Amino acid sequence: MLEIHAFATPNSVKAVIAAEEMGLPHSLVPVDLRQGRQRSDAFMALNPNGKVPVLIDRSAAADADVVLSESAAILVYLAEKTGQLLPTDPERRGKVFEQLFFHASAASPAFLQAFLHEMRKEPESDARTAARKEVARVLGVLDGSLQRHPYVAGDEYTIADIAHFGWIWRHQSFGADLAAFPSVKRWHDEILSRPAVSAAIASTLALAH
Ligand SMILES: N[C@@H](CCC(=O)N[C@@H](CS)C(=O)NCC(=O)O)C(=O)O
Repeated sequence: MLEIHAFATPNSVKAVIAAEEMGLPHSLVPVDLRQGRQRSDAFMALNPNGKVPVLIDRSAAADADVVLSESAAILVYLAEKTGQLLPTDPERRGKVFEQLFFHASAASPAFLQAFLHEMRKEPESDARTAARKEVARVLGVLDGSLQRHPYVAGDEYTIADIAHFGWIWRHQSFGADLAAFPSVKRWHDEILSRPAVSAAIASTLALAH
């Protein structure tokens, strides 16, 4: 049984989507970010970086649980555990890692910065304009990839799609309009319609109720 320590957030939903897609039994443990629970001693013992999600796999070994943070690392762990959503041949696998690293180093930080500007409801500023431009640049890069093939890393749905989708599903929260990125919109709508994805979104959002 897997435990996913999470809240109703873009990075959390990625781990839940992966567990749903892979048919892995899991329970969600809420970490209420509104109350600062990510900084509690108990949570910091799981992830000294103080951020959700954290995965605990109690079935991995008889004597030691696997405890993992960083959503991309969790996606890779679950894919390797199940042999799903991560190709094994070097070229296709490399393309998945290319997208995972692009997500973690460029897309996720860009979306987070723009989200923080939106949250603070700041007046227009150079920083806010720059954050919006970076979001548009990143979405433009993704749109180009998605014009060339159906999924972000090629012809098949992989954990790289789950990584990007986790944030892009919340595009309104960081002020993006997918109408300007038709291939991202086509891909987003297809992934949103997957039953595993709707189930994961529902259970992740319920953490904030
Ligand atoms: N690189 C991390 C980022 C995790 C992250 O930023 N989580 C946010 C929620 S989406 C969080 O826990 N924020 C609470 C805080 O920063 O105090 C990942 O991909 O898992």
